[in-house]
Amino acid sequence: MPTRGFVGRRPADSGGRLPPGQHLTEDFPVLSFGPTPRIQLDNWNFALRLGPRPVKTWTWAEFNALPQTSVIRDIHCVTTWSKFNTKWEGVDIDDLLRDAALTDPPPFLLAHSCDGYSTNLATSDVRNGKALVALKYNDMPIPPDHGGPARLLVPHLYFWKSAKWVNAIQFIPDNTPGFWELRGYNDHGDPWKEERYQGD
Ligand SMILES: Nc1nc2c(c(=O)[nH]1)N[C@H]1C(S)=C(S)[C@@H](COP(=O)(O)O)O[C@H]1N2
Ligand SMILES: [Mo]
Repeated sequence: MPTRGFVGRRPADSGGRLPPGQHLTEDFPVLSFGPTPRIQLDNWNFALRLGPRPVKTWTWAEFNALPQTSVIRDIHCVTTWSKFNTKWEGVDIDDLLRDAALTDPPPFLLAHSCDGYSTNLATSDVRNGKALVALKYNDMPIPPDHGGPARLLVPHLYFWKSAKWVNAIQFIPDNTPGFWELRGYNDHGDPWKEERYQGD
């Protein structure tokens, strides 16, 4: 048997997978601005909107009947922890757009959550396989503290862009800051460019 300290040791440079200013964590910290909401699946729905106008709404059963995509990705929190090889499954935003017959969405969006959280993204940052509305983590329903029943997953950007308890995506013509972006965090949030705060 190898000794405990030896198991899971990684090369010091983490194979170039650790963005600047980040350190690796093995656990999975919970970061929420408020309490974890209690969500009933019978009342749950997900809406795609064009500005104020609803384009399509899915119930929990309808959303689960959409094509499901599985990914393994590294995630990076602006508080400097990164976690490698996290496994998620859910609906790719490309498939969501296809199901809503929205071929040419406006260039920006706000993801909205049922705790009042929101975050802004460029539409190009969620297309072509870059983002999911995740329903599973490690082959199990996402634990409530981590955003279950459904959370956005945009792993190439800092993790505050991955809105937990997400229930709507609203496409908009202009960039409009969300919850943390209004409080000083960067509109884009690329960890490889250390886009942590407005002005970075
Ligand atoms: N709805 C909602 N989503 C949220 C947050 C939140 O407070 N509410 N916190 C964000 C922040 S700052 C981070 S770092 C990640 C943390 O996700 P985790 O708790 O699963 O690690 O969720 C993001 N999504
Ligand atoms: Mo965060």
